[in-house]
Amino acid sequence: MEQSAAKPVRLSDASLHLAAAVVGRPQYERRAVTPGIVHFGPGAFHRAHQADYFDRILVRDPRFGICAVSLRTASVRDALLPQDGLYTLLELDDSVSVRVIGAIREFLVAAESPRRLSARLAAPTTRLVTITVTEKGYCLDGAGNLDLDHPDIQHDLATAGDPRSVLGWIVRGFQLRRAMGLDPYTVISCDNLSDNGGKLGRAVWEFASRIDPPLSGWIAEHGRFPRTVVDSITPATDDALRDRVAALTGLGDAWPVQREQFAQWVIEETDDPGLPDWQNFGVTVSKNVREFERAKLRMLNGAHSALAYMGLLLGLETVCDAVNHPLLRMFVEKLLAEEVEPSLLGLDFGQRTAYRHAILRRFANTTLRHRLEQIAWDGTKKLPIRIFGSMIDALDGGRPAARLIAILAAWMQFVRARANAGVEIVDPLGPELGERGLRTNGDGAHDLPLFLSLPNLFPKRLADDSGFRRLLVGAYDRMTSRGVSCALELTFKPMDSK
Ligand code: CS2
Repeated sequence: MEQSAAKPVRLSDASLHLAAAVVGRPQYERRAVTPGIVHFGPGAFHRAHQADYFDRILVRDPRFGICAVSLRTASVRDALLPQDGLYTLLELDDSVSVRVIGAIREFLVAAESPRRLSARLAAPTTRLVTITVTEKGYCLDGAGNLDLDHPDIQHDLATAGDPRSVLGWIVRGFQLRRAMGLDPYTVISCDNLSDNGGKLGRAVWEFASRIDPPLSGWIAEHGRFPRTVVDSITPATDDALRDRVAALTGLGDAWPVQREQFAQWVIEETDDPGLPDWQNFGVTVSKNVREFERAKLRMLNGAHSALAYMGLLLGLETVCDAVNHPLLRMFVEKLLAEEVEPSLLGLDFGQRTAYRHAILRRFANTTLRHRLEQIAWDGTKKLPIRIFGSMIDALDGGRPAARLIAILAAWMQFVRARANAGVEIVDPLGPELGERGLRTNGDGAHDLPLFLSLPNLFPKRLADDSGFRRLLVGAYDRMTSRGVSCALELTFKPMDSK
């Protein structure tokens, strides 16, 4: 009988010494670390990006360990608690680096342990609350304000019970700290939103003002919500990665993470004296985060969404496949150079060109299987952040926007195709998209109103613009009648862009 391959020893504090010599290890005494950070949303991106920075900061300052909080699901806790919070980070690029990260020292599931979470938020040792809950986790409406119709917000405002939203927990922690005479923690958004810190701060203040007006005044005076930019391409974990990590390290890891070698974290300068000296560990502290943010969200993330919807419609699977597709490659290069970069007034021509080339080089990373499917999720939250701003700037400036509009048409075709195939559309408006997708018939004049009437999606500036609607109907109809490839070819020809 064939011997099944012996399962490797599971990664833990006790087994870490068994890891292969090539494996990097925490260079600090883990038992001396205090969880000075409460982080909401310990998904792959947090563990590959922020936790990696803090794993290096802990060598100098043991106050910045992480208490990782999931609002409802216990999967990360259940996977990593048996590993003493340890997990493997694989950096895949021209070279491969493998390190075990030890920065997470505690796991909580808010719905299971509200008291422990309240105590952690109120602890004098807690200095930071950081969040990676993706665009939909902020409970904001289409204008970026607190969505008072969101079921979690309605619950949290209506009951004195335990919050369901991350905003509710941030305010709960502020309430406890103010009552105890403690300073507030600084709250850091680590998600791809424009003005992420500003939107988060305004939503927290609005939430607090509805349940405890004096608290909202205290937050306005003492709260800090720095704006940030986070960047590192981090494909979701799969069994192939687990197998690769086991082969590289000799240890079993239930939930390793992978990312490209490139990582960037820009954090707005604040007057909080209690922050780590993270600028000595690769973090850029800046008074002007806005230009970093616009470039990243509009260029990198805008190009990602273009490749995702068009690549999937062409039957491609990964970002690397898509950026190596000749038509898509040319489309993205012209999209960025002619329709996105002109709106980045804070960067000169050389900087924009260099950034574009760097992005395309990163996308072509053959060692990362970054699935287009993952990027296609949550389009109703991502597209407004990634392409609407560029589109409105182009239309207001009388500049071409045909390629930007083609991305939107491709997303509509993606929704239509998924609905007709009976495949779930992963999106906060998934059910609505599925239902409307089934009512489409491929004719833009008929189908566009189905999308324009989606809640919290199209701003009036676009929805009321007959020129925009005409261009979008035209791009959509060309995709219906001639497929994505033909539509892509057309965006290279001079065309009516008014
Ligand atoms: C991607 C981002 O999944 C997506 O929507 O566009 O996660 C992207 O990989 C990161 O923003 C890169 O920093």
